[in-house]
Amino acid sequence: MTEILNSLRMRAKRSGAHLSGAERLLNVDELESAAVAMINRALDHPRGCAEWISLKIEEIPCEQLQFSPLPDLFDNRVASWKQGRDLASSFLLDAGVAEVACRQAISFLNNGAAPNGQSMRGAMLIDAETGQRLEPDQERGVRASRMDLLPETRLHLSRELGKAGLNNAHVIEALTLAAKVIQAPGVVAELCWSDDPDYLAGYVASELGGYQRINLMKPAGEQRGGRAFFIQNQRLQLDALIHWLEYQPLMMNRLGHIHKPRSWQVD
Ligand code: WAQ
Ligand code: MG
Repeated sequence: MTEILNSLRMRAKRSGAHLSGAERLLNVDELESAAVAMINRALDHPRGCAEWISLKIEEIPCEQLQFSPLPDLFDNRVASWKQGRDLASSFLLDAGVAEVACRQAISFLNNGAAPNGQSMRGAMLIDAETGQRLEPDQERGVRASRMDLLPETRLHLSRELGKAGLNNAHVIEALTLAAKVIQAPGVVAELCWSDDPDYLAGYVASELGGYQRINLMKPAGEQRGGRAFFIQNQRLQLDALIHWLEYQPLMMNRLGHIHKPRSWQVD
């Protein structure tokens, strides 16, 4: 890629609270249409129309750009959101997260992880051993940013997700975000479910386990969602991790394998 890249970031608020955010890495000639799409997304959000929108465009120094493949996607089907959360816990344990940390993270997301009981703007950072929260600002959290798919990788991904019945913006964005998060220095795994009242899916992602999509992670109509990045706290430079998540430009240039659906029996 020889052209100059730009980071385009949007965030929107409603009633003083975070409503929507998005981030892309784009050539100059792609900026206009992507910016318009972001504005429309904020104005047409399932939780209401944005009252405040901020768009930021910043040039990325080319020499900083790194490339990476996407993780494998596993399509887990459960019968209830409770079963979904149990399955998520088992994936987190497999990834090396302690049980207490799983329980804490699920409880924070369930109750609204921001101090006012709503969703946070970014992610919690959770000590994978103790469950302690480590993000400096519990309302803002930490936002993973400056990541995207190469245009041809995006096309290829849409095509392959289409075959699996999963071609939607939530999946594409979440897979791209998770690809960056699970490579961050000191991150063990990620847990996420959506804050959109009508989008009930979520996932656990880790370097070894890949992107474990779970179709049900919360009850219909629930507005609270969010993300937890589980981290190995010993000798970790928290500032360096946050800086990497926010600033290191990372472009995904290859698909992982998209696995066939797996249905989990109710015990
Ligand atoms: N960095 C950190 N945290 C973020 C970011 C980011 N860039 N973007 C969103 N969050 C946090 C924030 O707290 C949101 O409230 C929360 O995540 C949920 O964001 O396979 O739609 O955009 O079908 O609602 C996952 C399943 C969907 C996708 C996730 O997230 C699939 C989703 P949303
Ligand atoms: Mg959302």
